[in-house]
Amino acid sequence: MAAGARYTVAAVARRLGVAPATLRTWDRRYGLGPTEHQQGTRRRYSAEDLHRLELMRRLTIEGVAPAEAARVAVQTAHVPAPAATSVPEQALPEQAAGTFEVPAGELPCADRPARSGGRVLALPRGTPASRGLARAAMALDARAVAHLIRRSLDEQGVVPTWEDLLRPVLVAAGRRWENTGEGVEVEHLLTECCGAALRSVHARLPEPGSPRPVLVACCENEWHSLPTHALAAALAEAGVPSRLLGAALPVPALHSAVRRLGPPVLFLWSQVPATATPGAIETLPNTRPGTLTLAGGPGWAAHAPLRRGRVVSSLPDALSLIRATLGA
Ligand code: B12
Repeated sequence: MAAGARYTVAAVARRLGVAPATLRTWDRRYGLGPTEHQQGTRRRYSAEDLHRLELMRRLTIEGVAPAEAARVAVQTAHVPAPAATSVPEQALPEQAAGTFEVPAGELPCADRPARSGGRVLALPRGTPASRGLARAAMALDARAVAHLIRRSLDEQGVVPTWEDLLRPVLVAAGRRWENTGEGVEVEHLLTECCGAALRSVHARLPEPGSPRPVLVACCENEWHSLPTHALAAALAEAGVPSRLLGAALPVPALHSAVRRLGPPVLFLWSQVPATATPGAIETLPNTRPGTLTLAGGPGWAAHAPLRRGRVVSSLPDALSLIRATLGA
């Protein structure tokens, strides 16, 4: 978008990945509208207006409350829009400080059609960070989503990132789909970004030369695989090697992997009841030394307690049971 040019509400909304109604609200509530509104003409934003709005959007994605973000954005009025804008650190509240740069012309959602309304994920007990992640996900801003997840993994570690950031946003996205039938694209974007970030933790930490890694897999027909990535990343962070066999592992393949690897622990994820089959565990081959089987996920709820193996209730629960079993 060139300096001197004028943009419609629809064009700016597309560019920012927000609904046109959101722009009107920002204008009404915070005075973040077109600064040179000519009588009798349609509302047009200047490059400088756009720069302020981009700052507003980046700050809210960083978790700054909208009123505070607007105050900062309004204060930056009359600053010429730079080619690549970074948020001035002194302008940020403490929790939002840090590097966060989005080149002005490269917002991934720039060419996507904006849809009116419903661009908010409900996070009743959300933190600034989870609200920011939800905003970025709803705007389909993969770059910001990836940045926020990576930063949390680096600063907080895997378990707090899963429990306090990723899980609340995933649950909210799922609830929105349940209520409206919308937002599968948001779930896919979150899945891509969460999976990539968690996999990079799993890959980054050197694997000690243990011949018996923990085996982590999803039940047959189970395509919800993110929790297995979270577990593998958390294990890697704790120095525990694992083999991750991903989504929808057929039962014969699971049995073959157990036979071949003889894992000290097998973790089997089931998100939905239809995929939890205790028979797959009961018919596992015997290994020497033995394999402890842990079943995780809401799908197993109806089958607890298991005849063979234990049902775990959370990521920290799974992690501490595995570490205790390995004496790690
Ligand atoms: C991302 C997602 C997808 C992605 C999955 C991509 C992937 N590779 O994982 C895609 C888009 C593919 C998908 C598809 C579908 N999905 Co889906 N999906 C989700 C979503 C948003 C997150 C899934 C997730 O990672 N959950 C993990 C955490 C966030 O969920 P949780 O249940 O709170 O988990 C806690 C406990 O399980 C516990 N826990 C216990 N033990 C352990 C052990 C470990 C190690 C961990 C980490 C945690 C843990 O702690 C967890 C929190 O940490 C959920 C929403 C939700 N609430 O889960 C819907 C959800 C699971 N999906 C749902 C549905 C219906 C579907 C589809 C059938 C939709 C459709 N019509 O196509 C398909 C089915 C696909 C299939 N055949 O398996 C429903 C399931 C309803 C039900 N109970 O049966 C949900 C709940 C959405 C909803 N609110 O209705 N989905």
